[in-house]
Amino acid sequence: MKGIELIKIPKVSDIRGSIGVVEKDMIPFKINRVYYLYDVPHDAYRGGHAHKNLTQFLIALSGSFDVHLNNGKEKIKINLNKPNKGLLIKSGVWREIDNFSSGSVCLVLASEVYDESDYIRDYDSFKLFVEG
Ligand code: T46
Repeated sequence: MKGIELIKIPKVSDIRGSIGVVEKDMIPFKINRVYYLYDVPHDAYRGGHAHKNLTQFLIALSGSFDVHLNNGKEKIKINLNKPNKGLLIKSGVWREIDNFSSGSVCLVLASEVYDESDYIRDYDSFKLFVEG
């Protein structure tokens, strides 16, 4: 779907466990913020918005959750469930996140610092944004 991409994250494994590595050339933006969702109840609903400029890269560091994506033309649901697979979400994509497994952690690498004015939290405004 336009506006999203699943990107494989290389891992280095041995009998001591694994290391996942995200280096700057693997994602198409400079990281200006890192945040993470944790202690999320199973029945929580997060997202429910799009961004005007922000591009983000989501990784299920632990556990799993569903990301429902909508670029105004197409919709897709992606279950993120492995720390060696990241989801790139560009601007102009509506996202909703639910079905969090117990103890799940969602790491987010973001292209911009937090800015509430970058959010489109109203679905009708989102439709106008992507059509316009
Ligand atoms: C997305 C998912 C995965 C901050 O103060 N700083 C921050 O960097 C963030 C992300 C949030 N906040 C405050 C703003 C709100 O008062 O935390 C509250 C909840 O934020 P938000 O509505 O952004 O939370 P989510 O989990 O619904 O969505 C966030 C991202 O915004 C979103 O783009 O993909 O995490």
